[in-house]
Amino acid sequence: MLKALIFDVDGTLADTESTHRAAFNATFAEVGMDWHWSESLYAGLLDVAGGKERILYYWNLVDPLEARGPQVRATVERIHAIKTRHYEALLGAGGPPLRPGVLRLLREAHADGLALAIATTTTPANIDALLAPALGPRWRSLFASVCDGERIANKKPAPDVYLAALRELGVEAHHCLAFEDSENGLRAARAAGIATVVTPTAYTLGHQFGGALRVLAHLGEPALPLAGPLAGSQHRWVDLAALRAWHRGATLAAA
Ligand code: XBP
Ligand code: MG
Repeated sequence: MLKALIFDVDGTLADTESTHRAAFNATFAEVGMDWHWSESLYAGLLDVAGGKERILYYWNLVDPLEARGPQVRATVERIHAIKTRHYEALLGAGGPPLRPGVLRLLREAHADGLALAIATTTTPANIDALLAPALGPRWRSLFASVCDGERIANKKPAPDVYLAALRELGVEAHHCLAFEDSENGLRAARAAGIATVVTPTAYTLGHQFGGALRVLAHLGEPALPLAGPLAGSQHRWVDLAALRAWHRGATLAAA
């Protein structure tokens, strides 16, 4: 029986990585670093989950000697705090909308008594900066659990954040579905034993999604139906009936 839906944030609830990229570049300019992450470079850097880890990874690429300096960790923390400020400011000025079908599905699921959770690599500040404008200031009451990147030791593709969500929900993995946009995210959810629906973005279209329950352009809306028919659904958008049918199929296949 399907009891809970667990959502990734960046790329899944909203297509936010271009805004993250702009925040990183604004930060590098503010602190006087001659770094600039192009779209194509950033697409590759997204293989490294976590903004702090991404900064350190890139630093090791461009200046491995300096990247081993004694102050590097403190500098990365300082840079990332500035980046988070820029990201919040960019979202405050009007960030990307929730992706098609996300708000509809959150509302449907919550009304139907399914538990909702978030399992993300990003920070609590970034989650609030995205969801408060989209879902209102009381957005947190919609979710039974919000597990973010600051609460876990190992970020995606490690399963830590999904295992934390399962613990907090008090639900077993086989009673849940996860929603992700990236290969790292899919691997994390699958490693936690959770069947996963993937809705890639332009940044992650080329990723490998083997083991996904479904790979869809987005979750669809009546006003923005998916191009083709959806197995298990009489509609061309993902609703609870489709999710329950897919979840039943996944459960039977695992038996
Ligand atoms: C995607 C990430 C995050 C963001 C940047 O998170 O890997 O690191 O790219 O946010 P999700 P931070 O798991 O939601 O897809 O700079 O706060 O890490
Ligand atoms: Mg993501």
